[in-house]
Amino acid sequence: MITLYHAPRSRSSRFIFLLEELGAPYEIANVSIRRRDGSGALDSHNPHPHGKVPAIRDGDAIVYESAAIALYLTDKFPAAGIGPVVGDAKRGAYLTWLAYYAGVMEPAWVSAFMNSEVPRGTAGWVKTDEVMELVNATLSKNPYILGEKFSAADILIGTTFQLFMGSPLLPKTDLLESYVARVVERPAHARAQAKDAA
Ligand SMILES: N[C@@H](CCC(=O)N[C@@H](CS)C(=O)NCC(=O)O)C(=O)O
Repeated sequence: MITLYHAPRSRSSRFIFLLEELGAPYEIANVSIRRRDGSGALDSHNPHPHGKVPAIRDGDAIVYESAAIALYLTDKFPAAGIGPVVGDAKRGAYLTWLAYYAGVMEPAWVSAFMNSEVPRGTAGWVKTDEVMELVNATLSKNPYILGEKFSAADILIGTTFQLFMGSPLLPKTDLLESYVARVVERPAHARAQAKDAA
């Protein structure tokens, strides 16, 4: 049984989506987190070292960081076929996009949000324009980030775009809108939404 440490409408929400896709046995442990508006508090029941979500517990293993959790879960529950396993031709692309999500995409948008320059040659990430060039080029060839097939990388990337699309930081385009629609129209997403705030 996997325990997902979760706070409603946060980065942990998409792991309900992932666990639903995987058909994995799981339970949700709601914890409070410190929110941007000053509400919320550190929760002593949360095993995350910084009091953030998501985190999962699987027996004695505690896993945190969204990309690591996605990889851990898709490796543990390969039958759903949404995380290319070792030996699969798409494994390299899968690892690349999970790491790119955490190491380039998230910092790129935080830089943009803070209106801060991305120092070329120093920062390990790039500006959102460069990220979107790659994303658009990728999605103009295929419906999903790894190609023809939906994967857990789409859960991270698609739900993030859903959240920010239409904001000055992520202008709407037909390509992005149809990508997000493909991701969030999945039945597992609807089930996850129902459980998110329950
Ligand atoms: N790098 C982490 C980020 C996790 C994160 O910042 N989560 C937010 C919720 S969306 C949080 O828990 N914030 C509370 C805090 O920063 O203390 C991941 O991708 O899992």
